[in-house]
Amino acid sequence: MTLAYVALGSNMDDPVQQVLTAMDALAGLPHTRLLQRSHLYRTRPWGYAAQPDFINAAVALDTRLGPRALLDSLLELERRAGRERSRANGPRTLDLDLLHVDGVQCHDAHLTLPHPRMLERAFVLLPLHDIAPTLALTATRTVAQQLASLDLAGCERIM
Ligand code: PH2
Ligand code: MG
Ligand code: MG
Repeated sequence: MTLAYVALGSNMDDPVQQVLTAMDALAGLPHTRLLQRSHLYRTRPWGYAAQPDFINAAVALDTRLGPRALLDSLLELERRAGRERSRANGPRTLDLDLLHVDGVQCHDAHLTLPHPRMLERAFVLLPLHDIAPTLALTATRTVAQQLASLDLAGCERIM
């Protein structure tokens, strides 16, 4: 079994419910146990401002699925939530990003691990901090240390 961290985000069609439903769906994946759920946060949109606030969260999974199979499962859950890919960083019913898989580094056309853009994103690291504050993001920085360098304005815990 391997520990994996997944970020959840939604800003369409009842985002809180989208995230809670997705957490349950992740708990129900084959060969997978959901170990921890973060709090839920309302966060200001990053990257493309003219869209509703997001709800963001993170979970820890213990899984026998390999990284590619896990990624495929995440994409399938996004698809089931009605995800349409209209524009980069635009509104979405459900975004499930694979952040980290213990012991795995991966750079291919479909998957990059650890997730290359999480270091700068409070909406990712704030929920991840709830469940993995001591996780090493780089050779020298834990989630807690990296989060301390970010601006948390626009992030509010709601659940
Ligand atoms: N996801 C994005 C782009 N911008 N902003 C917030 N606050 N939360 C997100 O999850 C998010 C975003 C692309 O995946
Ligand atoms: Mg994504
Ligand atoms: Mg994303």
